[in-house]
Amino acid sequence: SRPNLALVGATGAVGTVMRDIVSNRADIWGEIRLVASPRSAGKVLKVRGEDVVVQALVPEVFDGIDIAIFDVPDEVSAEWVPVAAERGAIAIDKSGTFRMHADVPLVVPEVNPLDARQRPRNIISTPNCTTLSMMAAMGALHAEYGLQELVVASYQAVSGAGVAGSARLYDEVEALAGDRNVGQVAGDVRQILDKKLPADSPFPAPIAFNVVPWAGSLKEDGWASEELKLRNESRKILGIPELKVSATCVRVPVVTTHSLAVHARFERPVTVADAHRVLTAAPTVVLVDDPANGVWPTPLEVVGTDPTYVGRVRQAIDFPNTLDLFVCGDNLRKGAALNAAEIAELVAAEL
Ligand code: 2RA
Repeated sequence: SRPNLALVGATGAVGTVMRDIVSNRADIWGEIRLVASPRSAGKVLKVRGEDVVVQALVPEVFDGIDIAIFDVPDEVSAEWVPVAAERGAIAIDKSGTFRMHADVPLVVPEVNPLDARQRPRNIISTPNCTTLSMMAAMGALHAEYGLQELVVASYQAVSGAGVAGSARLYDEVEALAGDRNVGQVAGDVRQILDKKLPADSPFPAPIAFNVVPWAGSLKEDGWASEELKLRNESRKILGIPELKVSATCVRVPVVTTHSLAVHARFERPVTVADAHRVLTAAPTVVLVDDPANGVWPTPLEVVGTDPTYVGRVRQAIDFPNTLDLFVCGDNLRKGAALNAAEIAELVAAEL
């Protein structure tokens, strides 16, 4: 019989994309149960064209469920993922809670699908959206040339901070619209926004007309959590514990789709032509790289699609065996819901 799937966190930014993805991919599921906080229980949402009533997150909601995908805050996952697993479901968790646990695999299906089979706790983690936005491309290049070092700058979309993140960008743009003098005097945008909008922005500075060199929470020595996730998760997914990674994560006024500027050093020599060949052959990567004709990926051309897009592939002039490239991936699709759905399909194929 077909496996039953629960989507926990069905009403959030990723949950909404998740419902769209499971409705439009090959339908392998029996029941699809929608689960959310008691506050959202009772809402009616569409999945596979049918109305489904959202159920409250209680232990019994996992009865009869084979696979449960969680997209909820870290502390909710910490409490509820083990409950689902103990009740017999295989839990696929999008939060940061279990990603680095040695007994929980961290899976990107096109890079390390076999890791999904080693799941002693019945928990599989799916990476942070920033890591995922580049992983299909970097995994393909690593397999051929042996990755040794990554230096990354991210350009992260506001929807990475959830529904509230997108709402804040739209509100700020609206508050500033029509004023052709803003952004020309230090601090002017902040002053206008302070007057017009609530102070509870998910971002530590104005995000409209700006770039903010901060994503996530403060960790030791001035690092942002997003930067450390990029490092630690890349090492685990690629299976390179010694991989050297340094990242700067930046929030930009883009609604959805994270971009990354990647400087990658390999063990073996690699030409641009080699890299183009490898990236073209990778099934979930799209190469968009014709600078003479102004062709490279941008978030606005990528949003709402599934692949990882790569362009601006160059051989670093002063660094041997090193490529510079630009990657874009929809942070709510491959960066979140799609990767979780692909892991669920991988696991369902074993059941
Ligand atoms: C962000 N990567 O973009 C985060 C979401 N987990 O804020």
